[in-house]
Amino acid sequence: MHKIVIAAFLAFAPTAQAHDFTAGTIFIDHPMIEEAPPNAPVIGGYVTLHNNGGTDDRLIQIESSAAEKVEIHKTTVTDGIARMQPLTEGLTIPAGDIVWLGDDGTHAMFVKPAKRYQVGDEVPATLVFEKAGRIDITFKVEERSLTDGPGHEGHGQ
Ligand SMILES: [Cu+2]
Repeated sequence: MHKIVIAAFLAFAPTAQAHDFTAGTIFIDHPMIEEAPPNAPVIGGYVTLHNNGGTDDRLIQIESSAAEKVEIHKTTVTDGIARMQPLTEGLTIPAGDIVWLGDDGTHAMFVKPAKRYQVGDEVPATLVFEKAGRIDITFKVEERSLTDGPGHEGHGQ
C-alpha cells in the first residue's frame, strides 16, 4: 500500500510543476521571477532555453506589461564592485545547446514593476527571438530562496 502512494506522488509531482512553452525549435522551460520585497525597484527573472534546432538563435528582447521595461542583464564584478549591464546583443542560444538566463550573472530585469508580485502570481511577458520569433509566456513568481545564486548583486533590493 505504501509503495502505491509513493508511485502516485511521483507520477503527479512533475505534472504539477511543469511550466514550459515552445517557440519553433526553442523550448522555454520554467520561466520564474523571484518574489521581491514591497516597493522593490527591480525584480529578476530567470528562464531555461533549449535550442533543439540546427542553427543558433538569440533572445533579443523581453516585453512585459507588468513592468515599465524589461532588460536582459549581466552582472559582472570588477574590483569587488558588482555592476549590471544590458546585453545589447541579447542572449545567444547555440544550436543544440541549453542556456539558462540566470547563469553567469545573467537575468531578465523587470524595471519598476507595476505592483508587488507575490509567490503564486503569474507575470505575462513576450520573449522575442531572432529566428523563433515572438512568444507569449508567463513567469511564475517563486520564493527567492529557490534560486539564490548569481545575478542578484547590485539589484538594490
Ligand atoms: Cu539587472
